Parts: sequence; structure tokens; C-alpha cells
Amino acid sequence: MTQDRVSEELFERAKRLIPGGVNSPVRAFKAVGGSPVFIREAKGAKLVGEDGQEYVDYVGSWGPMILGHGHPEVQKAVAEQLEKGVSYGAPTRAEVEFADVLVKAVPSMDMVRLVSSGTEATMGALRLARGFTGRTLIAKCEGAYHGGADYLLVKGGSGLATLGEPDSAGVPAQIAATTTVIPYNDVKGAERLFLDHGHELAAVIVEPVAGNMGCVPPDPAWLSALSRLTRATGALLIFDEVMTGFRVAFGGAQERYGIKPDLTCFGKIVGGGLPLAAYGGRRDVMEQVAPAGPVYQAGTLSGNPLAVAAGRKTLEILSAPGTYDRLEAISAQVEAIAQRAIAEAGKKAVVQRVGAMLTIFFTEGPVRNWADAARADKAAFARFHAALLSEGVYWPPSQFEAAFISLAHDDEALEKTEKAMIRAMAAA
Ligand code: KE4
Repeated sequence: MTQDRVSEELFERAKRLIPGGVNSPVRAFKAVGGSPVFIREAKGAKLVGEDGQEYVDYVGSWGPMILGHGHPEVQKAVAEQLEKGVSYGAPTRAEVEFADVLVKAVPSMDMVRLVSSGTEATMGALRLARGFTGRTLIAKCEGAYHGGADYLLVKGGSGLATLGEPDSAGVPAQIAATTTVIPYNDVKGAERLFLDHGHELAAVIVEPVAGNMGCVPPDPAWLSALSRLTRATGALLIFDEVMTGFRVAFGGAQERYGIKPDLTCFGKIVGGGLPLAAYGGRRDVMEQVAPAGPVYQAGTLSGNPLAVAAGRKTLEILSAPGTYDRLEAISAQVEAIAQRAIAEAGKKAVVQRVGAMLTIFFTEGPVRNWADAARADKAAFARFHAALLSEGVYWPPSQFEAAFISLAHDDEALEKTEKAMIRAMAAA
């Protein structure tokens, strides 16, 4: 494939105008090297670069595009709303009907607040947990990502379950210290945390399937342990389903694993690719959110009519019987393609998948937590990624991300993926 000169020139220009040339760091391809592809348009499972090169898309805008790009019914719903205006800053019938869809789809949610990004959803949920419990300390997992709030950009201190340290410049140490960090899938570590700090904890926030260290499924006892421990100490259990919501099941990971959190955060798919996210849960907790209660949270574009139109139509399509069976069948094919390519190339790599999200780790499996993931051969992943790209397959540009499969990944896309995967695995 010809080097994408057009994207390279755009990137040089972008770097003079936008920090790192991108509006979100992972897009800069820093983890894999080379210059990012600038995308001109997309349709179904296909992206088209500025130089006209076509790619099978396994990023899907980092999760939202589970129907594929440019689904005609979603486009129509957005176009119809466009005729009526894009934003009012006032309540609308559509957002009430959408809230009804959400609480019906997610059994643990009695009420929901719409916001514009996953970061706002987790910020809202955590301030609410602190306001409801009157406690300050929160717990997150090492290697998990829950958006950009200061107290979430925190890495584990030395030793287990100690108070967090800033994981970004600009995060004050005293803010980071309001968060403690525990290893994912570490029931004993969680039990120790609750023994030491249980009655100080406002909440534990967890990705019920980890996606931001690469795809790491929960051990069978993990989520139930967190549920048991939070219930026993009055801390709230927050499922960050920004990535897993409506992806690993229509009712999210909580439906798949049968665990009811106190609060849940959604993003990505619920907005159908437009800026819409949400947090919700127990009525007695959600009633504390302003203006019903004392926990303040607001947003100019919250419940934006265009985004609600896209989200409602997306969930309506996803709710059709058999949808997740089809998604599972496609995703299993992608997993099998990757496994065959690994076997043929004799590579030390493992595929980890839950539903329509998967990661190929260049390390021995199983990868159960951040420490395991961090042992992956990032250089091999970078070679794999570059080779896939040169074969017209657009894979997430980081070993520590999940690839996302859509209902639009048809046989043609999978055939192209298989050919590319075999060559790319050999080059890894
Ligand atoms: P946003 O603020 O980016 O909408 O959502 C933050 C967020 C919260 N929780 C989870 C579990 C998430 O995965 C995310 C965002 N995910 C990343 C991809 N790993 C978005 C891509 C990016 O940062 O550009």
C-alpha cells in the first residue's frame, strides 16, 4: 500500500495547531509509531483514509459504531431531528422516552441522568457516591480507565491498595490521595482494602470487563466479591459500562454476569456515535442529584436532541431479537481468525474476548490484570499493527486497547481481515 502522504502532511499541519496533532492522545499512534491515518469518511465496517485507501475498521470510534458506520436508519433519525433544531437547553419528550428505554434495558437502573461524555458520567457517579455516603475515599483498579477526572488519573502507590499517586501532570497529590488502587481480579486484595478502609469508602468503580488494559474478563468471583464487600460496608458499587454497555449484552456486563451495581455509567454506544453518555442506578441514590437533591451536576448539551435521536435509534435496532447472537457469531469468527494466524506464525500471543470486544496480547495468557498485560511485547504489537494497516485493516493503535466488532463486519470484511492477519502476525 502506498504510504499515506496526504495523512502525513495533514499530521504535520495538525501538530502545529493541536497538541500532538490530535484531539485525543491514543489517536496519535504514539504507542505503535508512524503517522496516524486521517479519515475522510466511513460506511459499514469500512473507513476511507484521506488518500482514498480503504480499511476494515476494528476501532469503531472506540466502541460507539456497533451497527457499523452510517447506518441508514440512524442517519434518518438524526436528519429528521436536524429539521427540528439541534439543541434547545430545555427538557424534551425524546429524552424522557430515551430515559425510559435505558431504565428498562438495565435492571439496576431506576433513574438516569444524561450527560455528554463518559468522563462526565463517571465524574457524576463518583460525586454522587461521595454525596450519598458522606465519604471521600474511592477505589479503582490498576490499569483501568474511567475518563479524565483528576481523582481517576491515579496510579497505584507502592504496595498494595495504598493511596493513589498522580498518573498525569496537573493532578494534585492530595486529590490523587482520595483514590486507592487495587489490582483487577484480586479478590484477596479487595478484601484487604475493605478490611482496612471499608467504612471510609464512598465507592468502588470498576470496568466489569476491563477494556483499557486490553480486554481482560472478570474472574468468576471478582464482581460478586466487589458486590458483597460494598454491600457489607455501605460503599457503592459503580460499574463503568461506558465500553461494555450494550456491547457485551443489551443489558451490558451486569446482564451478562448477573450482578446489580448501585450505579452504572454508560457512553459510546448509547449515543450512537454522537456525544451522549449517562449515569444512573438506585432511586434513593439518584434522587440526591440536583435539582432533586444536593449533589450538583449540570451540562449545556446534556440530552442533546441530535444525540438522543442517534442513541434511541441505535438501541432500538440493537433491541431486536437475535441481534447479539449475530454479533457473537461475527466476533467468534474474528477470534478464530486471530487464533489461526497466531498458530500459523507460531507466535507467543493470546486472544481474549468478551462478546464483540477483543484484544490480541503478545504475551503468554491468561492476562488477568495490569501486571500481566504490562508484560506484553509492545514492539511485536507495533509491528503487527503496522503490517495490518498496510494490508488495509485498521486495528486499535495500542496493545492496551480493545478491538471492537460491529454488525457490519460482513464476509468480505472478514476475508480481508484473515488475509491481512496471517501476513501481519508473521511480521509481528
Ligand atoms: P469519554 O470521556 O472518552 O467519552 O469516556 C471515558 C471512558 C470512561 N470509561 C471507560 C471504560 C472508557 O473506555 C472510556 C473511554 N475509552 C477510551 C478508549 N479506551 C476512549 C478513546 C479515547 O480516549 O480517545
